[in-house]
Amino acid sequence: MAIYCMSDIHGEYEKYMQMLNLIELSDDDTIYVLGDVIDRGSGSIDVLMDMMRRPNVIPLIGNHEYMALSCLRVLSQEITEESIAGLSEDVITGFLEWQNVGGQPTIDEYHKLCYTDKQDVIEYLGEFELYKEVECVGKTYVLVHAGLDNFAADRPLDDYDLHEMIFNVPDYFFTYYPDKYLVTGHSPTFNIDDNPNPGKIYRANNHIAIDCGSGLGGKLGCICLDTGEEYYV
Ligand SMILES: [Mn+2]
Repeated sequence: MAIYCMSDIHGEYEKYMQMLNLIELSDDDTIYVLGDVIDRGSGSIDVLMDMMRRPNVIPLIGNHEYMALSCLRVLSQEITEESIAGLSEDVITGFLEWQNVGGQPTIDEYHKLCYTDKQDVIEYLGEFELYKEVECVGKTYVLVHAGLDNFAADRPLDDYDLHEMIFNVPDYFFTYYPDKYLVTGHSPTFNIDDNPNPGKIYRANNHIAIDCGSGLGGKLGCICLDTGEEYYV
């Protein structure tokens, strides 16, 4: 019945599978994946196909999924003269931006899927939620991919829009909520100033930052909210 969080798998299918084995994930456990499942590594679609078969894996959207979704919808369309003529500058810019942040391996994988799997992947990405607030052993955790832009203590979580939650790094030296922990991925913890454990999970000021740099040569990290235990692959 444990609750786990991990983030920023970035196409590292082997690390993802090793992590599920390491934590001995059971059907009673829940694991929240805080976005950026895809891109950079070569196993993005493999991770997604596994996640979608597991009802106890709850995905949140990251900026990479957001960028991918509109592009994959275009790629899934039949190519006709009209569909090519209909490609707006925005769509083309979207593809270039996605490729710039490591989207190409995901596109390559996606092209190898059958039609049904392509539709399933798009549908699944469309189901990713923006944030979650969870209680565990008397503590409250706000789970979100990147952070809370334009933060105000009295601002309800459902008031933040997608751009405020998935693109910008939070202030790790600021305590957002005195009575809640903010759990985020998005930015590898080796980028946090004065981090005593670069590349490991960062815990200070009611932050739990869990992107340990998978897909960038770092580890995949995972934390059990019940016990506080950290796991690394
Ligand atoms: Mn991200």
